Amino acid sequence: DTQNVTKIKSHLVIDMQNHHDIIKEKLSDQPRKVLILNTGGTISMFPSQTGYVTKTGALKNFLQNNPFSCDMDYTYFKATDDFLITPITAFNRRIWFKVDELDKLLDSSNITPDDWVTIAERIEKAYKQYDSFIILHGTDTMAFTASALSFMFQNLSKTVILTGSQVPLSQPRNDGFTNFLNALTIAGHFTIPEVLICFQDKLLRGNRAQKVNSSSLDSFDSPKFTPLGYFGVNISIKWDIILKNPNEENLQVNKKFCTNISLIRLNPLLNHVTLNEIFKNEKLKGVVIETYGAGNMQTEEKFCNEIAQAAQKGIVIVNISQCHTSQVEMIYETGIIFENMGVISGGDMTSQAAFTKLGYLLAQTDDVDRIKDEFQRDIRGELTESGGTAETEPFLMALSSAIKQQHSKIDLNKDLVFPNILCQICVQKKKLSSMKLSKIEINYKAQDYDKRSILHVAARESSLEIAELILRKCPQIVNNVDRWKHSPMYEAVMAKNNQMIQLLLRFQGKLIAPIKELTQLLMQDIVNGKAEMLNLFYEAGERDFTQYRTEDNRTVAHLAVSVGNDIALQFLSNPGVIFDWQVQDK
Ligand code: ASN
Repeated sequence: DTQNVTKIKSHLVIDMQNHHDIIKEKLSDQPRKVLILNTGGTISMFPSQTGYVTKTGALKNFLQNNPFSCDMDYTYFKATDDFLITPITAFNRRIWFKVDELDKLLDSSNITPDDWVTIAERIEKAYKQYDSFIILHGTDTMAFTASALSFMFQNLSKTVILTGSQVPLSQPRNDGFTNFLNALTIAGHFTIPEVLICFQDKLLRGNRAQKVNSSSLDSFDSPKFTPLGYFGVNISIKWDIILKNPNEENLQVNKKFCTNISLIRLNPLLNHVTLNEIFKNEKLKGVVIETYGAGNMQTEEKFCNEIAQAAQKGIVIVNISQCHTSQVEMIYETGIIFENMGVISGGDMTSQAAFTKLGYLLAQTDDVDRIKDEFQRDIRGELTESGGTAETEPFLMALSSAIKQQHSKIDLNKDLVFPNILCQICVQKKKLSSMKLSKIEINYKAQDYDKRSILHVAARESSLEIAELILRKCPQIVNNVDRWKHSPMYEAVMAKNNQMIQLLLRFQGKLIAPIKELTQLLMQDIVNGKAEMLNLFYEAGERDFTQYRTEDNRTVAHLAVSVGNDIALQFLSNPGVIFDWQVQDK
């Protein structure tokens, strides 16, 4: 019944768009075709007197003669054009696959960008005839190749999977065959428009993966991003995080890489002299710095100068964390200083992704600002963009240019819209690239009807990024007070945020509020047995604690003694604190 079939088909196609499912293939009787490209690696190696070596032609032989990968009879009668055909799979299908090989099989330690181009070209050439692609690859540099290919393939709409093994297929006990069959099962049934790594029981996004173990069979992981799927008794795929390829544009293959990139891994022995040697290289265009923890570097002056000068020269310097599972976040002074010098954040990118992305972007253009901008954007699922950046920025840019068309006396953009939007961003704890914002003209002095500035809000909401942007653009507002005579520093103290206090202090921020209120704050804390407020006031630059007295002329020490608050008394005895112990109460 043709009408019914059409109905079912359209229903299934909708389902398929949601889940990239196998239904389309079942309906069309076309077999699904997979190209296997063998590049070498342990999976296709054989023992020799000089250790494991690759052997051309052996892979096809192996797969052809293994009943689990190739149904010989069926292949003999049905296959055309050198295809091999699998037995019927658990999904009730047969997969057609063809084995292709690089002219020279490689131990992947020898891989170069030229090989990436060769691999990409083979796939590009076969792109229309095949549904999916499997690249057999050595494990040592598999994560690099997967990342590189992910950037090379623009508008990818087919599945590309890299796999390999720790023990060669030529050995009776090996992990290669399971890895191969897992990859073939994905490639033969599902459309996942990404470059993937399939290893042991995990399906990983290629540009998030890393080799984490050289002796275990479970040697790949994506420590900063959840696996896209698992191979257990069943195969489970997290469809909701698979990249979508909404635009039906044709595949575009970018084949150029800049190789003038260097890696600097921070360590306490690295000093400005060595840095200078590295940056002397005239050809250097990009540097990946593997920093400490959340993106921190040593702040010694000469060390900083070397980096600042290199960034000024136009070398793109990228900050990624040495930590396995952390990401670069500009929260410490030791990180923020470098951001101000023009060092850009690699967020939670792996170093493999950072290197290949930088190499790819540097080869596209000489426009350093564009490279920096693109680098900090998620272009192939390699980076988790910090909250809101992706949606908010284009909106702000569009709004800005729309309002610019209106000619009114007050500049709506500058005076009303953007100050308010910045406050909202602080409240919602979103992050924006300060580079983008600094291009918009904003009246940072703007105040609301309570005379509160954006800096008051940023300080109260602990929005370090925005507070820093405002302070850099308009340092003179640092001690402006609102309707209640509160300075931004007062807000930072109330938010109990030490980093904000330090930031304001760097810009000469002062703790300003009616003395009665400040006294009340301190006294309340002391009654509660704490000295937190005393400490915060001290951090905020306050030294003289004699001035805080009740109407009965009782000092903080009077109160501390009467409630038995020893830590407050200890604080007041601190040599850095100014306190007159002779004051008498009423
Ligand atoms: N050295 C090998 C390679 O990367 C390691 C492996 O594949 N397990 O080619």
